[in-house]
Amino acid sequence: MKNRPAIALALVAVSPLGISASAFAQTTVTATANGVDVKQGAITMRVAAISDSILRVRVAKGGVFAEDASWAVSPEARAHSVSAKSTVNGFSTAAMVVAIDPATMRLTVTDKAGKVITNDAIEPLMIQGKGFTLRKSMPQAEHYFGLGDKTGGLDRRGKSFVDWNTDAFGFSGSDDPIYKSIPFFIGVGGAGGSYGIFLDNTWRASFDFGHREENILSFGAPEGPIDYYVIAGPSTAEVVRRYTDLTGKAPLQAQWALGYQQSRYSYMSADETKQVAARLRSEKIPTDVMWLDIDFQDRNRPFTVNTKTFPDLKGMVSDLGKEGFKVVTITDLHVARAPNQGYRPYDEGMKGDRFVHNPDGSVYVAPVWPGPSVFPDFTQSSVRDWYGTLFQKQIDDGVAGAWNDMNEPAIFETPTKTMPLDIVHRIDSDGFAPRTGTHAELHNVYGMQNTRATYEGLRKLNPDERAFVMTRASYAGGQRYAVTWTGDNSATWDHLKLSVQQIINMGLSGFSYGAADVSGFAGGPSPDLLTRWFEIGAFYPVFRNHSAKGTPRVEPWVDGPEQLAVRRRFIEERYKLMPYLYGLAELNARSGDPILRPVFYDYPSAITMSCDQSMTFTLGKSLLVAPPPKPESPQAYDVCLPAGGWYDYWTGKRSGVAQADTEGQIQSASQATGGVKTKGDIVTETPRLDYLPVFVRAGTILPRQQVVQSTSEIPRGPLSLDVYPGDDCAGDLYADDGHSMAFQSGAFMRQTVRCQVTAKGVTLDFETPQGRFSPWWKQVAVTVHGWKGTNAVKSGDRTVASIGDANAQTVSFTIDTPMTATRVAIARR
Ligand code: NBV
Repeated sequence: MKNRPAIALALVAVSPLGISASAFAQTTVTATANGVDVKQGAITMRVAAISDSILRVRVAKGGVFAEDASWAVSPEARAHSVSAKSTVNGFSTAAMVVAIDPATMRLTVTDKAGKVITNDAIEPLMIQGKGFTLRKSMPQAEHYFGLGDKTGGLDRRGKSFVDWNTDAFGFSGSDDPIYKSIPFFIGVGGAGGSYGIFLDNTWRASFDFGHREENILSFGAPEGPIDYYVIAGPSTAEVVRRYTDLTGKAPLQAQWALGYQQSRYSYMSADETKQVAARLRSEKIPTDVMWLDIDFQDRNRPFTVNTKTFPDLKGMVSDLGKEGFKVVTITDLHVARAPNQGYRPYDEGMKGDRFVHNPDGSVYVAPVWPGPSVFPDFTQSSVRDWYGTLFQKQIDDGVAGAWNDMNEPAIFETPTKTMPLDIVHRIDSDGFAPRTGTHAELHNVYGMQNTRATYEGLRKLNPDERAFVMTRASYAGGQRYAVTWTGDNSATWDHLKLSVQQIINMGLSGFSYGAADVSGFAGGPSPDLLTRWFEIGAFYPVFRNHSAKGTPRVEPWVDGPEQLAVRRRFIEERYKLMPYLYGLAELNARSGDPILRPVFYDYPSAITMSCDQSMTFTLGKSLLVAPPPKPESPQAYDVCLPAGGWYDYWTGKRSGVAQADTEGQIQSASQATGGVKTKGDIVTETPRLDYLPVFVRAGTILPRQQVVQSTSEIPRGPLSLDVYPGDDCAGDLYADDGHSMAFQSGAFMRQTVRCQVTAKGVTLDFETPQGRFSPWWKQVAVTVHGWKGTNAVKSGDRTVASIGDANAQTVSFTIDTPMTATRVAIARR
């Protein structure tokens, strides 16, 4: 091992009763109600089961634990506890066995069958002055994901990363650190299944996945608490759900946040904004949001408006609102140092001593967009509350959401691009005793606390509406306050690819609403790159076109009608999928399941599949989107479809090997292969610019709607339900008013629909809807795919007219939305 000037924990022998025998240091192990305390000299390691599948590990240096506080984990989650059963060298819960090796002090966590979930390496804890490094072993088969929007590809194995929120304009595919610090990763593919590790430390933490030392996974920080969580799966989904139990779920966004969003740095005037909006409508490009970047403000001062170029913001917002557009405006966190000018944020902030200080107690002033600026001390609860009130005018003007940019925080004219490390913050919440803290400690949570102030302010000012905030910087748990995007990417094919990988890893890190600027902020895309980016962006959780000042325009129409037609078709497809997408958002709010996922999230065997899956993702469990892994190349490529059977989304027909038999029987995937599940199919795709391969899992019931020009429009006709028979066949229909908080008190509708392949055909079971909301659809138009032969449909005892299409292999019919449990039987006559 290279250069490790550190004290390793001594090797000890521990008896179960806490009497220790050690070669050179005394170790005691004491059982606690929910785990053990292991003490050796001045060091105590406390391992506590906060649930059957989550351990919290804290280490006290010098005999004293750091205060039990966290920006990420709520007090309730931290206080959670399950009783542990003492064992010879540790304890067990209903799901895990925790052992501390008496000879080496290494912590091993196994499942109940003895399969290793995670275990420490030799010399598991290195203390280096105020810093520490934790070391764990790294099985060959394991791959690592998470850590937020870091670059470096999908898999973190073999790489190392630093957590330090950084304004990274024009970042490359290997730059690190960039905007966010989410010190949480997931190990996938090991013996005991997937597990997560969350290091709750806000300092400049680092993570090394076998880069420095082969097969050693290490992480640590230069200061701050040794406080981490081990989250058992065994599935990746269970890990993510549990991680979001700890750090919070992203709240359900308004439906318009899932629509197409048009931005530019900057639309310079109300006229320009309205012209772009009008063109979007005249070109029939469905759009929900227009964004205003910094130039809408007076001299770049947050909470102001340039009244020369935007003479009537309220009027503009109202006019756009009539056309179905929402307006989101940028609010950077810095405050212009503008004394005696009637600038409320500065005057009130100074009066209340609400800005961060230099070590000598003076207010810290540094240049950003408005020139010399001061910086709210967001780590103080009273400052957050005050800051939230500043959004009153925007709410009065009808602005629908806030964009918190530059909140790493970015500072101009300094090589570090941020505040000096000795800037003084004051903290007083989240379990922290009132005290000061340096920027070195609080840098990585500063942006998150900026979004918290914004989010909570918007919620208070407009309590009946959901609050939309988008942020560039954040920390673990920041998903409770804001959606996020990957910052200043570039208009290159590499960045298109990177965007998918970043959004996947953000989703696994709790940030389910990920976005990347379509089609790259810096530079200018070729027409083909822009089109491809629209196609793929149409499946991002948040879909926003944005570009930098001085770059070519990238609105959908810029390259002429042919390219526009393709781009429009994909935007429209997103709107067709809105009922499914919105259902995923709602599921995410309850479960933490990301909207956009890696294939292995729902199909664990995908982790070892042979195809290049660096660009493949799923949208929910049901849709698999497979862009070319080399997006710039015309070369054919293979798509590995997980076992169970898939349909082609565009044609509705079975993909891969034909799995319907010759007599026209629809079969479940397992029936089709004689009861043995296939290993999955490989489909070869040849890239075409106007086409993106999308597959639907056999067993899906997919809700869709007619195209609308914005989510404020009520879709025409019935809800369409496409049934793709297969195993575990079900779908959820979800609706609410799309924007208010009323869903939390029962104003929603959720209806589960199941399907079953029978000897005669297919049955469809609608369960009684839950909730008291009446959705926009009164009827459902069902299409059953993979159908061959004649058809007869009955809903309860009533015969329903149906149409078979031998060519498309479908049978279709429409029924009134069942309001009580109803069985629909689709059979061959
Ligand atoms: O506010 C201007 C830009 C914004 O358009 C972009 O999305 C942010 O990431 N902002 C950065 C400021 C700096 C741009 C060079």
